[in-house]
Amino acid sequence: MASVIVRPAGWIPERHVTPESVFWNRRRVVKSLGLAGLSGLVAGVGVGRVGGAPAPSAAGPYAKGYPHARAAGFDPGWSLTDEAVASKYNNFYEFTLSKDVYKRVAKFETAPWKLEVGGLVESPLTLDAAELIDGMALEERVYRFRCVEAWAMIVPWTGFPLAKLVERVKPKPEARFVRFVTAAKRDEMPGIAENPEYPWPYFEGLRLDEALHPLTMVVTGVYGKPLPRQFGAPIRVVVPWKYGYKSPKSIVKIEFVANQPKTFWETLIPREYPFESNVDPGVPHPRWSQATERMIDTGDRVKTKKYNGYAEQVARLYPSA
Ligand SMILES: Nc1nc2c(c(=O)[nH]1)N[C@H]1C(S)=C(S)[C@@H](COP(=O)(O)O)O[C@H]1N2
Ligand SMILES: [Mo]
Repeated sequence: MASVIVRPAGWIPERHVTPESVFWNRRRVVKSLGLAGLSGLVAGVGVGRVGGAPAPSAAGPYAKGYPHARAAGFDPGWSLTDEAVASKYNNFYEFTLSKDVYKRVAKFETAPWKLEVGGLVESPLTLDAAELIDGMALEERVYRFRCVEAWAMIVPWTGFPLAKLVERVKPKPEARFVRFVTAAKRDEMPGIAENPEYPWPYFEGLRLDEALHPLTMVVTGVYGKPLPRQFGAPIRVVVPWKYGYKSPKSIVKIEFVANQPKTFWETLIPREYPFESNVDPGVPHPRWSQATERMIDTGDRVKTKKYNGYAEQVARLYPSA
């Protein structure tokens, strides 16, 4: 923490400053050259796909029942982001500040996985992630996902509404916020030791009404399989109308609290990453525009929508916005 405080105001990790389009185009060229070479050996396999085959899933105890049926109302007919690209373009700073998280996750053990749900609740829970997941009805939902760095993807997540878990633990009336704490397994996550100035573990938070909103999802799978490690196995949260950093990965603790909790990014740079952080094309990041976003597979530039396109469902939560 001390080293964070002495950084000049506005300090930011290098990757958040790198113009993503430049970074991506360089990767794409390298990858397609690699694929061209490979296709000469393995006749035709993967030709024309950017990024090659998707990384294998962390299956094990989480593999039951896949693929789960897509939920009615969550199949909007958008074309999905290419799985191979999305699996190799992740933010997960516990492993690396660059996007090739998938190369560094081999040692990450995601089973068994102890999860605690507690704080201001009537019925706290401590259980294994597999036990929780087995007890829930899973469904697939296609969501847009928008990172604050102005890239975006369209992903079929598998999971269940966070509200279902909240019901189980019964928050007390004083509980007004939910705090998420994620894993900090130093021996398995090389980015933690490499970046000691960050306030590990990664932590996030939501208002209770945001946590209870039917779009807020506990995610346990993606692309019809249990979550690969780089996506935040075995259990994460996805809040589709907020910037991506509000969707914590590899969660170990969910805590109900009375006061607005601090978050990882807010602790680092409060002016740039405030608690609410709803997607809004009209509010530029202090150092770049949020008016458009780049689809990570096609490179297409599309206009960013308020609440990431979910205004109809969520605007009621923010009457003064
Ligand atoms: N534990 C943890 N969760 C995290 C992050 C992280 O670094 N650590 N990065 C966040 C950010 S900035 C984004 S954009 C999304 C990326 O999710 P994805 O890699 O599944 O696309 O995860 C979020 N959740
Ligand atoms: Mo992000």
